[in-house]
Amino acid sequence: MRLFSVLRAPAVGWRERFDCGGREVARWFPGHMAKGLKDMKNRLRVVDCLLEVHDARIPLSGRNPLLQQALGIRPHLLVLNKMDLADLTHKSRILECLRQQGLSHVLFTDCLQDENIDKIVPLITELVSNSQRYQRAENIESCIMVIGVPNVGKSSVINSLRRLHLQKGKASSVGGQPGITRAVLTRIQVCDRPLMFLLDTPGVLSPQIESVEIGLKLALCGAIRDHLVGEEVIADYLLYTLNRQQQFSYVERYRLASPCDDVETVLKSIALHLGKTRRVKVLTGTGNVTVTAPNYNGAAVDLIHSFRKGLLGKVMLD
Ligand SMILES: Nc1nc2c(ncn2[C@@H]2O[C@H](COP(=O)(O)OP(=O)(O)OP(=O)(O)O)[C@@H](O)[C@H]2O)c(=O)[nH]1
Ligand SMILES: [Mg+2]
Repeated sequence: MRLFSVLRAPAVGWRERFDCGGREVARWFPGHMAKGLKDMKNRLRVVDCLLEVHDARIPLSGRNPLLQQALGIRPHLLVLNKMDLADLTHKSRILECLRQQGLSHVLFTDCLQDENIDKIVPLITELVSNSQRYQRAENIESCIMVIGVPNVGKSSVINSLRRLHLQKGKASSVGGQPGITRAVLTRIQVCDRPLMFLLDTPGVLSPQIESVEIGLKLALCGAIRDHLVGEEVIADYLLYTLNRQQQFSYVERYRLASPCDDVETVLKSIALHLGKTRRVKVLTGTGNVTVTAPNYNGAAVDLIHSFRKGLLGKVMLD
């Protein structure tokens, strides 16, 4: 889905398509995720509602359809987290697209500022009380399974809820890398009244990521480990996105002369600006000489991290 290109006039002079160069998505899929999904299915018996967390910068792509297929017999709330990093100019259009896909319960959240976190428990309570609750109608407490692809903030949502409703500290580990939560954990209480428990789960990617471009969006959001895709490829996709959206804050941040669509040129300038260089041996006709070369990978990592911290402005990747 290309929400951005449908809604905005194309930026003139920048790449109109990203050349995926024959890359394969299958290579990026970590096999161990099938186990996570199996464990989740086994716990479904005690679950009243699914709380799916996804990245607000890719609201229309990259969700794992298997999670819905395997677990989707429960009521479902979609939380689009990291709204602080997303350009939500066309929020109502996004909500409309999701409604057309049958997703009518959607919240945008920011776990760092606890924004909209207070809306989660009332909405879940309503969804659960309007549902059949299967064989659990006699239970006064509700149990919610938190699902989603890696690194979207599933554990952070649980911690925010606990902070807000119970004034308690972190119960689930959080981290900037995908794969922080490794197994389906024990129930974590997030609220007293109503009594509500959440089950944290490991992030599970779809084994069939629809396209290389969707894979790159997931990688940019940190759902796939950087080295599996390649830092310089991710940086190139980021540059392509920033230029198309005329989001040129990277120029000032790295003191570049002007915006540029060529990743090699940009990474070279960033490396020189940051002093990220390395010594490499070059074979010449008269013997080996050691020269100083820009560290392209180091520059790419810095660019990607700046983006993930929100230092390059808000974007919409769909
Ligand atoms: N900017 C921003 N960062 C967030 C937000 N929520 C979580 N994060 C950060 O995103 C990263 C991943 O958060 P986690 O809660 O570990 O994500 P997860 O989905 O549980 O990840 P896995 O367990 O690896 O699947 C951490 O660095 C968090 O601090 C948010 O709303 N905004
Ligand atoms: Mg986690």
